Amino acid sequence: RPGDNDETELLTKTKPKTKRPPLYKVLLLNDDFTPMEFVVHVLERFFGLNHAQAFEIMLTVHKKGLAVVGVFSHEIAETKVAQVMDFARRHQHPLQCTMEKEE
Ligand code: TYC
Repeated sequence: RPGDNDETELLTKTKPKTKRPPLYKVLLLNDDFTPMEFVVHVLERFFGLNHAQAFEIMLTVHKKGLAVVGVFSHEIAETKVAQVMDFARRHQHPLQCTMEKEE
């Protein structure tokens, strides 16, 4: 580089380590009992999806067994999972929601 002397070139070059925190996928799991409308309501209420988006994801879970409903920081993902699990329990539905570290 212009203006640099040879001494500068001998210094160890360290990679600037800007390690951002890992993200977590929040997954919704299918079951045979939770009503479809309840799942749609959960997706609207806790994940801010509009009705069409919520219905689409609900159908994906119903057909494929599970789907990613969002990707969040660890703390936000934990909160979403807890909110969904608590809401399902209070309504006596077996709906399951989990989180998984994103690769
Ligand atoms: N399989 C459920 C039914 O037929 C609907 C359902 C969809 C349940 C998504 C859970 O995460 C779920 N009533």
